[in-house]
Amino acid sequence: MLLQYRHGQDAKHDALHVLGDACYGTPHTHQTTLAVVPMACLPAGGHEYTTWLSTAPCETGVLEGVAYHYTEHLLFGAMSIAEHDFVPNAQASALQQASALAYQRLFAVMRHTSFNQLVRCWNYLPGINVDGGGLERYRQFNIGRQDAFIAARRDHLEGAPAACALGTGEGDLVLYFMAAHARPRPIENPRQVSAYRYPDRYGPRSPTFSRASLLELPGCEALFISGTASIVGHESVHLGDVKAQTEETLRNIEALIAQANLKSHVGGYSTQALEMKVFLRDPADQALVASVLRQHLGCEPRAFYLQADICRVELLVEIEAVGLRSKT
Ligand code: 3EB
Repeated sequence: MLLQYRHGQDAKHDALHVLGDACYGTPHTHQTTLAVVPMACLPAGGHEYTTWLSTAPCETGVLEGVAYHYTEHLLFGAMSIAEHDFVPNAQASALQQASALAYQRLFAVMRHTSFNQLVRCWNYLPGINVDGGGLERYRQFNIGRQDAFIAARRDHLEGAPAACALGTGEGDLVLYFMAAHARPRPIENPRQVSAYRYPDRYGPRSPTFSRASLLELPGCEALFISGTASIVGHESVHLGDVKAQTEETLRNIEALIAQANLKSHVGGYSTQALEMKVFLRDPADQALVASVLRQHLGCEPRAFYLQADICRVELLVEIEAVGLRSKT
């Protein structure tokens, strides 16, 4: 099976099957999309689709509000959860409960379909930096997410999936994910403390993700680079300087590429060939960040830009990426 990843206005393909897709912005009303993420595309607005295509046909299903597509080797699932359906109590805020439930449902789909390995999670929550009654909402999300991993006896330290967590302006909690039969190889960044080992000044529970994951499939290998920002060790660096933050982020991505090439059976990953999503806190930074990327790569980046809040208030930019290598 061959896996392809595209982004653009409409990435449908005659000869390939859609394993999964997500629309950033407002989708065409005539198009059914598994995940819709309410985020502004930069610089011009509109929408952008990301689409995972497969040479193998897909089966589909729905379980507990999670819609999913799968081939023999890979599953793509998506859900959205309304936080206002939850009643905060002394133990947990509504967002913490919604986050835990989202992951319980994700794990239910994995059990139901026997796709036992979680590879990559995309998390979108409204008001990520907002104080939710004494605790920042991102930190509440981290509690719910980690609780669900522990309750389901899933690896929440080494072996956690690659992930990103970004803030939207409004709407529901949106989560989409990929799972596989084969166990992905987790990759950490030697320049950074593993996120699952962050000290508790970043919140009562650490975020549950690996810096990247490497998945072998028949005929190809996929590298999922998690949301990556200007963090060295566990500290945010270059406060207030979006250019320096972008350069530091790119050094972190280079370090992950180097680790991936060491761990890969195929090798040959390069930053130039990555498909990137770039999240900017301030839309006004788009042109500058694009020029830093172009300068660093020495070519036109394969990237698109979105306005989003990043999970630490001082971070101005975050980049995630996908690399695909054919085995032949
Ligand atoms: C960081 O390195 C920046 O909570 O799933 C990046 C990727 C970040 C994933 C997550 C958070 C997450 O800590 C933030």
